[in-house]
Amino acid sequence: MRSFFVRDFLLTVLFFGTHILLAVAQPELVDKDAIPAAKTLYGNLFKALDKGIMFGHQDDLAYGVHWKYVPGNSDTKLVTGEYPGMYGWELGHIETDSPINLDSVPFDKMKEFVTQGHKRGSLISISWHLNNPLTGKSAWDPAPGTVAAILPGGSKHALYQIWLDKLADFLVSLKDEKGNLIPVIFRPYHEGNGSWFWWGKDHCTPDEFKQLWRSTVAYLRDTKNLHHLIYAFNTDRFGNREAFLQRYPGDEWVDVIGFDIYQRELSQEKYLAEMDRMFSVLTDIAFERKKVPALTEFGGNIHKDANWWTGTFLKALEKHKISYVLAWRNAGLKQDGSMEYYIPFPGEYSEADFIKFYKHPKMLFQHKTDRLKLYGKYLKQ
Ligand code: BMA
Repeated sequence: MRSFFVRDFLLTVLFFGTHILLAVAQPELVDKDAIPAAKTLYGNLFKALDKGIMFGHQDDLAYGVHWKYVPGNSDTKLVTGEYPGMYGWELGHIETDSPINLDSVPFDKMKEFVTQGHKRGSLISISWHLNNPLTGKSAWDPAPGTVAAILPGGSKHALYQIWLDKLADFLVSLKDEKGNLIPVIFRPYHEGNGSWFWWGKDHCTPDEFKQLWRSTVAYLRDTKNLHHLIYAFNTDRFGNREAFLQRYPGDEWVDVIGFDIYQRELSQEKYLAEMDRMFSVLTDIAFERKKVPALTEFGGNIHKDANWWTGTFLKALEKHKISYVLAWRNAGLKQDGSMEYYIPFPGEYSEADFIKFYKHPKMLFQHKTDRLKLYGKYLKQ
């Protein structure tokens, strides 16, 4: 009898002990009812931090500097022979019932690209430069009072909910070939510490911004019942920890944290110093609060510096644990006559150095990302 008690006691300790350990080890998503695939992906993103940095590219499969909608094409692949390890897509204009987004990518094609990227085991992140709901103009129209107008009780709240319904319809259509939902990182209201978007710093208070974020997440999760989203909050370049956290909606509302940076006028020295400082702040916050740290958008001066990838960018990344880096789009020649691209294409100035960067053990393009099995069972520690 006595030995029975001892055995039961030991089994109980073993049982609860394992569960307590798991509870401690497994980071929690904003959405406690997230589909298992999203929970698995999120857990794996933490474990993958020890394996390297996924390389991402916005609109990679849709167009490059010298091509548009060529099946299977990708500037990343044209240069390195491999696709990226993550993909960024953009939903601006989904709210207007337009069949194409603000950068002319047809939403139907985007769905196919998301399915293809997911099938290759890569990560998917989605941003939303939604129009200004108060004026109907673009995301860059900073009409005063827009955020206040779409919060509950505001004159455009009902319209904003209709926009969220349209967004939700699209997000819920992202499925793999078997019809299962594809978990995606959703990154709305980015760069809110700048003032170029209507949700930016000079156009709403920190409290209004947080309310906007929380009510948007709550609507998608609790009213629309979307359970495949991982929520990313990111600033632009920021001064210090307080500045980063000024509009942070709270730990229970955010899964991934990051910042966006375009080198532009920054010298190499200044850029490296800035990156080191911001990555240190970002990763400290991420590890304290159990969030995934990422470089949510970047663009370097690759047209001026042939060795930018290994001579500057890799140096900035080497010391830090970052989940992924997302290069912005290779738009090519735009209607206003300007050229926009952030990764090389065949013949581009920094092409050879990008190949070296791609070969670096820390950088995860398609094959190394696929080997992580992000959507499969939890990676072994
Ligand atoms: C900007 C530029 C624009 C684009 C916008 C949204 O950085 O690339 O051309 O419309 O992002 O994708």
